[in-house]
Amino acid sequence: MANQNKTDIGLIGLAVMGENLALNMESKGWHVSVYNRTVPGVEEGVVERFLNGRAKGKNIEGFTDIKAFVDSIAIPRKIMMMVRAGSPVDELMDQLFPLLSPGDILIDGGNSNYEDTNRRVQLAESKGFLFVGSGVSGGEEGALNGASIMPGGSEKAWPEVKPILQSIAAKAPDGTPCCQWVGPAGSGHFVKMIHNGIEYGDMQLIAEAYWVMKKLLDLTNEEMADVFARWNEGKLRSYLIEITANILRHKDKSGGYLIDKILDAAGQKGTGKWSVINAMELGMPLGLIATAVFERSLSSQKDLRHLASKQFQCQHTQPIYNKAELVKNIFSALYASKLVSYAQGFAVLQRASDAFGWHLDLASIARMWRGGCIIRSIFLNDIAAAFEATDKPKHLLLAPYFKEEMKTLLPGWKSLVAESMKEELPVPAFSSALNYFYSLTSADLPANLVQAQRDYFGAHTFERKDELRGQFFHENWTGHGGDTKSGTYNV
Ligand code: NBP
Repeated sequence: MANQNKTDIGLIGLAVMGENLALNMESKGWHVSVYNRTVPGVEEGVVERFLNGRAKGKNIEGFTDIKAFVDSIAIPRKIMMMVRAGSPVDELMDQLFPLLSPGDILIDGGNSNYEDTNRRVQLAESKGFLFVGSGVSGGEEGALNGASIMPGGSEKAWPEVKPILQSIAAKAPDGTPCCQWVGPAGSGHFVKMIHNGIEYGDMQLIAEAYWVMKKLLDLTNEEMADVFARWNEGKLRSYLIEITANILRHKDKSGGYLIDKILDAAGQKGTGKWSVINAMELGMPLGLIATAVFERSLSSQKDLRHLASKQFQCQHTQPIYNKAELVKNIFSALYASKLVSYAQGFAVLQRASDAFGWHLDLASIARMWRGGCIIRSIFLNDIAAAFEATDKPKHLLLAPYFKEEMKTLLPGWKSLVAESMKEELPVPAFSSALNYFYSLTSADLPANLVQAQRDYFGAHTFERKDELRGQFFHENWTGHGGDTKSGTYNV
């Protein structure tokens, strides 16, 4: 047989993700080739270290020569790249193209920008190869024991890569693999990008819940951990709530709570920002994730905040709260704002699907996120069910189940936001979500005045309530302006 002794899949990039994915593949019975470039004097021995360490005695072949690596893999070759996103992927592709055979498949499992993936799919296909851009979520642990994997690109590659990718994916509680075909071009990476954006939002919301408990109720770390642990038994059950309880209880070597020693300056690697930029390009509101991204930026301006805090002393009235009631309201704010965030995120996915002709299956995406990934949570079942309903909701918050949830949560949510504002305690994501909800559920908004202003100074025109939609009018507001209209278009 031509493929005798050849390996089932090749993996490039032996940093934290690649190393663990290779071990995961091997543990599922796949014969794996691995390759890591060797930068003289910098990363010498990465492959050897892996082979002599965690891969010792396993069905893994290591290579430091890229041609020997490619030749070791059975045709059609499946080569997964787990390298830093950006130019490293293009550089690798340039090296690989001359070594591949027609029909070979490249899989980019890194956090690539979906527009790069659009381009790479076209480039690979123009050369007779197939290209899969796949989001992989779950970090180191997921890579080793089961990740959420979101593949898109050349659909012909799916039957070939499906057995391997589904075998290394996490399994949802009902046993389905958290890996399904997403759609064409860069759709897999787009979905992963929105996943990461939602992750930013979830983290900010949990941080605000923590902050209100700490600042308004004066709860200890252990008491707050108990609240999060209790929430993790109910509708908020999720990986991020679970680890928050663990983080709050964690003590460092000195015996003190580590959380109290960590500087309040959050970093970011870009996928939250990309989500917001792309939502703006698509003309879709993604305010909660934008707030989360901007709050990380503001948090990192620690010196400025310190200076400003000296000049504007916050006015706390230090009221006495009913603890049980306030904790219930924090729960309402957290759960309702989370629903808003997911509704916004899925609406962006739907708009991208329509704009790019991707035919995304939102229920399938929700199901894929139920295991392995950072935002895995129990309520993704309810989201999948809402999108699967025969009477598809126009917006997630209008699905019958979520509509009832929002009605129940609203009193506690608005009371919590109002109380926090009165106490000058920032809850930007809770309040952004609440404002979105109020705007969404307002048949009338003051945008009539915005249109009037645009027409007054720039002849940008407006539609009238007393005329059919789609007709645009211009008013000579001052009597000395002309009748010439500006072009009517939206960006
Ligand atoms: P890094 O993102 O730190 O990338 C390091 C790897 O890229 C090393 O193997 C490095 O090789 C290789 N590499 C670079 Br840098 N430039 C290269 C080039 N020009 N040619 C070939 N290889 C090159 O590793 P990671 O954290 O394992 O992440 C891998 C991908 O997965 C990234 O896109 C990341 O965004 C994504 N991701 C990461 C996580 C996570 O939790 N870390 C989660 C989900 C997705 P070298 O050893 O020779 O320098």
